[in-house]
Amino acid sequence: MYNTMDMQLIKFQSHGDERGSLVAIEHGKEIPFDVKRIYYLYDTKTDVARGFHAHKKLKQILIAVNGSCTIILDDGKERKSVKLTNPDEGLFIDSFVWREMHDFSEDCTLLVLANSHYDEADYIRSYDKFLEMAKS
Ligand code: T46
Repeated sequence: MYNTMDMQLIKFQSHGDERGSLVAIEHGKEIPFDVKRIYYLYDTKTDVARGFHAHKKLKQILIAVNGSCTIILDDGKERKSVKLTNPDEGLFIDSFVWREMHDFSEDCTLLVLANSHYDEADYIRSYDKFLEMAKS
């Protein structure tokens, strides 16, 4: 059976030379969905956590393009923690996974690629409701 907590970290090819590094993400190649929305979190606070919700349908890739942060993933059965520190790796988060973002470094910029437009109705913001829905 497909496990939503599988296949989490995607390694992107980094093209580096004496000038620095470059990562390219192309439609239909590195990402397991069509990207419909891009957003980024910046100016985050080291002692302020974010997220605390799941999505009914949305799939996303999170990339710490600068700095680092820790992502907690929870599918209602299992809880995992992943520290994002490399701009050449992306964390895939499937639908129906509770996520929390903690321990942002002062310089963190978290880039997110999403497979659909913003829709508040897609959010499950109550953990109890999430657990209830995850059971069924
Ligand atoms: C997620 C994590 C990783 C918009 O207007 N459009 C958007 O596309 C997004 C993502 C947010 N917003 C508004 C809604 C709120 O008024 O921006 C405000 C902050 O959003 P939120 O409190 O949901 O931010 P986070 O950091 O808790 O969660 C975000 C995403 O919302 C969420 O989908 O998975 O980043």
